[in-house]
Amino acid sequence: MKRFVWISTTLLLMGILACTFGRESNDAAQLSTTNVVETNSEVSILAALPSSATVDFGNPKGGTRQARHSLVPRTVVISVNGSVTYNIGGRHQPAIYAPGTKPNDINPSGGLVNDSNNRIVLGPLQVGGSWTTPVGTFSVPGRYLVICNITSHFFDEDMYGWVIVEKP
Ligand SMILES: [Cu+2]
Repeated sequence: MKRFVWISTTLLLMGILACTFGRESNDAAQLSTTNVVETNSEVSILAALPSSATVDFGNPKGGTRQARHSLVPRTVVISVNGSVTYNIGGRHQPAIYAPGTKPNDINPSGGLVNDSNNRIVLGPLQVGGSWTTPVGTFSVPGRYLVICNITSHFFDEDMYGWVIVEKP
């Protein structure tokens, strides 16, 4: 009887040990699977950096005056040497300034802003239609300020946005 109890206890202990080790190796397997997934998602984020973006530059159907003079989305992210297409809703004129330029740095010269200091490119003044930034606009990484060159839109309605340019 004593021998039976000893054998039973030994078997029970072996069972507990087997379960414990089994669980540890399962945890290790799950951990490495998680790492692989995280690595893959980092890769896919880098690969997903687009070379172009589209922005609604003003929206005549906006419910408020500010909504009619806004950039949607206000910020886009593209790769170096990419481009942005602005769908012009209403009468507007996009102007793009070098990275580091802030809205407070812009000085108007009348009904049109026309501040050429640090300006990289000035799009056409147009009603409707679309305009795509020319080659060379976003040749270096950084955060580019994009404003509407119509003074009242920029100063009264905060009509500006950003293009963040990153290395792919
Ligand atoms: Cu405008």
